Amino acid sequence: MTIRKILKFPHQDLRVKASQVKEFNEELKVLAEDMLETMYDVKGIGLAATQIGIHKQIAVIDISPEKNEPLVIVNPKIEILDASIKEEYEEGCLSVPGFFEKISRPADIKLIYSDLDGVQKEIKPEGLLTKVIHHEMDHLNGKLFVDHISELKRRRIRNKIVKQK
Ligand code: GNR
Ligand code: NI
Repeated sequence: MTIRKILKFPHQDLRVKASQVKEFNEELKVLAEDMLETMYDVKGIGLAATQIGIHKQIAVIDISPEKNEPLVIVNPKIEILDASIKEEYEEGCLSVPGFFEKISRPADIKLIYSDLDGVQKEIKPEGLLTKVIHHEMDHLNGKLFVDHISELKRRRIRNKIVKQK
């Protein structure tokens, strides 16, 4: 297993839209293992392949306190069940280290995805899991949580991260 390097905002590769996974092979399983190891190493609760420069529709999530309930989602799709129900949550991102902003997202959703064997699954997520699913889906579409805040705030965050380096 290998810990991969996480790209930081404003890296342009974070803007690339991921392609659908077509082959559920050993390479995909190795990628998922590396992503889980990388996420646990930095104590994140989610990681999208985009963040390590791999432009495939796969993300890993683990919101459990014990860090022993990994969820691997391939080719995820969200169905918004009731668009009028939204919830705010203070989001952070491993690609935007040190910054947190309240983001409002649809809270009543269904997630359809494939597992690592290509078997289609459906879940009705609740609470924090819902937020992380939206956040990871954004990554796979080349979006970041800072795209949901004002241009002014986004530019300030970008300038601070660029200076840090
Ligand atoms: O570790 C993470 N914490 C987090 C907190 C609130 C909302 C979303 C997240 S996901 C983030 C890891 C990450 O950057 N995933 O892409
Ligand atoms: Ni993120």
